[in-house]
Amino acid sequence: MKKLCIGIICLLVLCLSGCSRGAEDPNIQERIVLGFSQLGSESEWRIAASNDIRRAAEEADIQLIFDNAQQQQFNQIRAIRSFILKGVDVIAFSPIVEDGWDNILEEARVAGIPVIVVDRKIETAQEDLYAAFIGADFHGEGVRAGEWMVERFARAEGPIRIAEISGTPYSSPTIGRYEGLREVLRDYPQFEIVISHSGDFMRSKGRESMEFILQGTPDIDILFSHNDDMALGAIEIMKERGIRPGIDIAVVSVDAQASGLVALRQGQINCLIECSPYAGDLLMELISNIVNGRPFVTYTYTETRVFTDRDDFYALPVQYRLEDIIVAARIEPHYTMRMR
Ligand code: GZL
Repeated sequence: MKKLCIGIICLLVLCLSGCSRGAEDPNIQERIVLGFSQLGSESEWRIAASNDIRRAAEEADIQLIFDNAQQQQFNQIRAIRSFILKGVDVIAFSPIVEDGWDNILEEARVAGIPVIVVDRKIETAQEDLYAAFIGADFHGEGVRAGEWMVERFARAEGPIRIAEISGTPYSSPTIGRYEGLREVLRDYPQFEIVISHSGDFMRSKGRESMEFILQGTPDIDILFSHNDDMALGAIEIMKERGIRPGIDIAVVSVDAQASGLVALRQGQINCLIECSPYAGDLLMELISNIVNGRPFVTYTYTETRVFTDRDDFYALPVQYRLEDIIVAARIEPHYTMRMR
């Protein structure tokens, strides 16, 4: 019995000494442990974002526990709870939708684990439930899409009929892009948004949405897609129906990932609003500052640029590996926009 008591006391001492970070030698910087909940792998953008998180964590020597929620909020909540139980140093996540996070974030707060919201935003009355946000200005992306339409169709007579393929319902990019577009167009009554259909940010559902749109809504002048994947799915349907994307129907999309840039070069997309997935380095720097008690920026917005079919293709950002895109893109003569 005595030996058992001594064994338990030794085990307890070992555990306690192991729990406090670097208690033995303050000069030994133990690796920061980050628990990251990714919402899924629905698009080219999401794959690029996940790859960038992995790359940046490795380069920053931060131990990454990565979970893919397969587009299910309850999987994200379950992953965050597992990170809390594991006692990670920081939790970061891309919330699939805006609402429903208060309880799990309260659990993280009680556990003393800082949380960083990445990419998409959350809606909460308690702003202290998370330490910082890194992501894009989705409303501004919708505004830029509307501004391009107004500029490109300045000489066209109305009605100019717009179809919209929107992203995941109740997600902040869908809400922002939807509202931003309408904020611009409300001052231009010649533009009519005649139909809006959700494609959930997925190429396959972009096809389905475009089929639905063409069945019930003839004479579309502009397609506004909340991301490239859905735009490319819609373009497939247009071509199957003998419609020339970028000519018969102008196409505006958000993300500006490699496949979207190829379609831009081919004249099948006329305007791309950039939404950068490359937040990995920003996130790791933020994590290091938070864990080490240094000052940090609470809201960081990634930049948004606009690329159009009239740009100099070789001026596009180099990180999209121009040589790959040029090889992938059959360099076709630019179409002139059909102006009515
Ligand atoms: C935007 C991001 C969106 C992309 C889509 O920050 O959340 O989700 O625009 C992705 O491609 O699926």
